[in-house]
Amino acid sequence: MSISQLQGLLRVHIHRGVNLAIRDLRSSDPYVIIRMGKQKLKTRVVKKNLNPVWDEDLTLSITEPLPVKLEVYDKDLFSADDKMGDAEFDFTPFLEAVKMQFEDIPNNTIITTVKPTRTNCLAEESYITWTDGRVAQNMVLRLRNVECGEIEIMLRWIDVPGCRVSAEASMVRETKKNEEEDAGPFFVVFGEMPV
Ligand SMILES: [Ca+2]
Repeated sequence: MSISQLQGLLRVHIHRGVNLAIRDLRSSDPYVIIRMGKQKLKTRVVKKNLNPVWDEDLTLSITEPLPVKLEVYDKDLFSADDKMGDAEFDFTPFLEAVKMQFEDIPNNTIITTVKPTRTNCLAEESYITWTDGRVAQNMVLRLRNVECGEIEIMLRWIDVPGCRVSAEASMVRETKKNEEEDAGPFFVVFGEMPV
């Protein structure tokens, strides 16, 4: 991968699983794998827990916004790990928000709302917010191909200096500055947009 193709890093915080499927006698030993293109990352195993808290950051290098696939497995010592469902998510709306390069907007402003549909894996509405000086997106993913289970994650973006999103963003910032002079503070204009 050349540096010119790299747009930045997507930090996927794997928060926790809720009501995951039983794959051992009474419980499971779950861990999460995420894949995008050729990249594959995984969390540690939480033993005997159907509501595991991982709180782990998995970081993907982003060259293009491909869908991210997420799989949950039950760790087994003497046989192949059992599947506990899968999901996928699209971070295009998140990346669009990152490219807007907000500044000086109130903490926890909602930038975009992504609704659950028949084709995405969202269990509830997902909010792209400006939180603690950065764009963040919380998602509750309903696992497919399994009887039950949800995974809660949060997306954050990490700029890599000189990479494409940074370059585009600085152009957006210049445009925004010009608009601000004409149209008042940007966040006021934005805050009145329907979500
Ligand atoms: Ca097991």
